[in-house]
Amino acid sequence: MLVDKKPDVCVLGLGYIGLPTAAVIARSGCKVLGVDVNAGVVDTINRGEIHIEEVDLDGLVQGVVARKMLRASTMVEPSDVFVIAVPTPFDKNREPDISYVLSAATSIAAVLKSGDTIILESTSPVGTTDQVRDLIAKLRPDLKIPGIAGETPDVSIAYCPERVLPGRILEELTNNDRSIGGITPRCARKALTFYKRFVRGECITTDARSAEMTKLVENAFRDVNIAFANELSMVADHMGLNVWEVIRLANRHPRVNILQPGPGVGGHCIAVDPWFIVHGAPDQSPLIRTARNVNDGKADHVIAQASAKIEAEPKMIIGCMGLAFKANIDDFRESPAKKVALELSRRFGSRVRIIEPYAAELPAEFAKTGARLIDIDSALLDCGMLITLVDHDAFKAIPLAERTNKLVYDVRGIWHDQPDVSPRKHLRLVG
Ligand code: SAJ
Repeated sequence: MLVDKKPDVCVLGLGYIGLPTAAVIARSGCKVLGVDVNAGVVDTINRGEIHIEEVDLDGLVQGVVARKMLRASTMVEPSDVFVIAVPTPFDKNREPDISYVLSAATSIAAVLKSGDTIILESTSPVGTTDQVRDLIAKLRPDLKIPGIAGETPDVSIAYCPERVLPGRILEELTNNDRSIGGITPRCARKALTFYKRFVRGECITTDARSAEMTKLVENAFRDVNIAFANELSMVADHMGLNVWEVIRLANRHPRVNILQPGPGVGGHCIAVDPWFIVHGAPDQSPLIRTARNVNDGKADHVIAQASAKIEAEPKMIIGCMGLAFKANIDDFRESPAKKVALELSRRFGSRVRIIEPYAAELPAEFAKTGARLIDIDSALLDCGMLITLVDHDAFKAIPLAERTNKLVYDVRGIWHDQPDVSPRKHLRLVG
């Protein structure tokens, strides 16, 4: 039973992780200030609205803003707990850029007081929490800093990565287990007390560096396993085999669970985080580096295969099914499906139709290609060839009878009921 006072919380960064996190903390009864450098985002949230799409987030934000539990600002204010949820991209050399984290820490240092807790949630290279600690120590020599001061420190600093899945963020924020890494065990215990307020999953304490590595390892694990599936699909193409049949059968083994091939790996996490490990230990991570290259190269393989099939059918209208980086979301950022569709649009222009139920209009890059956005019904009427790039439920639900007589390049393997009469060419013609 927690009997201490509910802390005032400041969440820095109001993106896909920061905003839902701020809203969930506010729902638990803490007063939350959300801080973002973008004044437009701040205004939107203060109106009780949201600037990102996520299931049930609109109602939650509207409620906590109306009850004055959440407000937004461009300026950090004194608080009891500071949660950093800013982006950590990589630069053009694939080196991690933690400048947003350090800039957030600098703004916190200006208002930090004895008793406060700083928690870094952004996915970060190993050692970043130590760098935050060192920066705070430099900027605030008046405070006793954990791991530096011999005596009881004035503030606590910890690393606690999010591990939520877009589309299920609110549920997973509450129910997933969390790893909480303190600069010292005392820091971890302070952060644990905070997370227990709104996390129902188990919270496990460790040291900051292990928690940082844990987050990177989770996404690298998935990347390596998707790379295995993508490599298999290219091997199967070469051998004239149906990869979906091979995976389906292999997965009947009690200890085999091969993931699904596709046009590559999209989003901002799995395609980025493994590079942080490679950067930290380049000579020790050939498998992780190769997996990244396999997944990045898969889109080019799909473009080459699709182009050959399209060139073989010069009169056919081509339907590219999906732009999103994964199923049932409207996020097209870093999407291999979009990369493939865009390149095919550039090559085959007015013969290309894009089918994306989650888009109201085509992204700007498609402007001069001649490609058009159409709905599923029009595609089933107009297109002679369908290329499945995203496994949206709306695509999976198209019955076989409506796909008969279509040439299909099923990059996502969503139509297993369609007999594969020409696996070598990866085209299926039924009818
Ligand atoms: N993908 C495949 N085949 C598969 C599974 C996924 O091609 O069998 C592709 C998807 O289509 C997508 C990409 O991989 O393009 C990533 O999708 P995802 O659903 O695997 O993961 P994300 O990026 O939405 O979220 C991941 C999650 N990490 C893990 O599952 C280990 C999530 O829990 C993390 O919180 C998130 O990254 C993050 O923020 O780091």
